[in-house]
Amino acid sequence: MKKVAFDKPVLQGEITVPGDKSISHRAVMLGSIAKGTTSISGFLDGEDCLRTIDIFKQLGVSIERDGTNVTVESPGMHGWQQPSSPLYAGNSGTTARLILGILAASRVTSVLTGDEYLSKRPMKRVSLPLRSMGASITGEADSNLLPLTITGGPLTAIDYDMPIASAQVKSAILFAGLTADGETSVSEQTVSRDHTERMLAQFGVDIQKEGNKVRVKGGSDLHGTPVRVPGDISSAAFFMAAAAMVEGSSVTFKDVGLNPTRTGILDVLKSMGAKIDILEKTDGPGEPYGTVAISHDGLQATEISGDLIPRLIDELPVIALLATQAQGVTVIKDAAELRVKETDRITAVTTELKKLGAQIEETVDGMIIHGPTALSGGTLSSYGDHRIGMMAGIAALVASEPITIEDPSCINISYPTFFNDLEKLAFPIK
Ligand code: SPQ
Repeated sequence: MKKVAFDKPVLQGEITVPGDKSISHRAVMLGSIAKGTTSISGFLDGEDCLRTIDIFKQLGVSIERDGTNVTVESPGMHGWQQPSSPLYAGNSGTTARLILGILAASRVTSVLTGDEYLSKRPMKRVSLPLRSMGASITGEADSNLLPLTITGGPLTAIDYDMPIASAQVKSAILFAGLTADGETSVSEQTVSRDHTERMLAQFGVDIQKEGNKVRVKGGSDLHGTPVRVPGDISSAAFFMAAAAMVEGSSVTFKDVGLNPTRTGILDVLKSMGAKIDILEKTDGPGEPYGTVAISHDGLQATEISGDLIPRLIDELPVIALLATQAQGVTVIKDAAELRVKETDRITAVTTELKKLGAQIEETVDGMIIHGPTALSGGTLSSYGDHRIGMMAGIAALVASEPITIEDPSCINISYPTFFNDLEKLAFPIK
């Protein structure tokens, strides 16, 4: 349990949020597939990314971590050793789904497991296309649920049209395509985050992009390289939304990732009325990042749907909270994917915000929120989901009474210093 309480707070100051979770995972994965040394700076030392490190250590890759600096030294994926026990992905969907593609392409046989939440999340979206490449993946419910047994071996390239927008599915197929016979292509109807494509190019892979289609040739050699991980915009989003929500607030975010496939939160905050200034922007190599200042300047309702959804999918819980404080009716649709995250985030967000008095309705693929509504305090469940736990912490900024968060430790998955940063930016604390 964690009690969070403020007395009419404002948020002021500057913050550098921890490294991007999606990019940290991929840096360790590609550093382990590649031959040679990969030095990673700005690595996220959250629990999900540590699970990814542990798995590659079990496969015989040497990985040394000194805080946010990580050095990966690998013999290349064909030099990996047979793991002596199951590979545990913990709570991390990214670890499990991306590693399925990598293990299918390797020469080892392994069993992949996860915690109680991950064991309920669908894996068929990845295992089916991988099986059509010739991968051997077996497990319960037609290889939909962990634990799964993967026997790496020769693969054949495919052209895959993705039925859902998912960077995890796209990445798993591209990773498998690295060793497949022929050229693998993945087409998306709506563009999802493109960190894998950018990083493959950094590791020397000839990866081609044409509209919404990405192609990779089998047999590419990857070479270790330095990777700089920018701050995670999905972590910053909690304080970005808070700065937009609380009157008198103004916060500057330094070294935050500004990849256009992830910046939907900035578009939404702007459309809701927040003042946003990009003070500095660097375009790579690899990932764009920069300094962004966000201030409260009124708050109106908005509609969020279509192509915007994959660009802010993980931000929707805190955006729903923000909408409770905006003038008018906010509609979120085309977001059914929220139902298969760490928890069903549509049900979790509506249930918990209703406990505070919010006027919020659940729809099949989103939420409808009427605002502004005064929020009370109370005890909120995190459902073991870091993004729901952090949404509850941010709600305390506008709630009239303290908020107690059940099972707050799940926040360590992506943002171990969340409560310190909240107390640093927002004052006075009750
Ligand atoms: O790793 P996990 O648990 O799936 O992480 C989440 C999150 O909120 O941190 C989703 F629950 O982010 C996913 C994101 O929703 C991370 C991700 C990636 O790194 O490729 C892609 C998105 O998932 P998907 O299913 O749309 O590909």
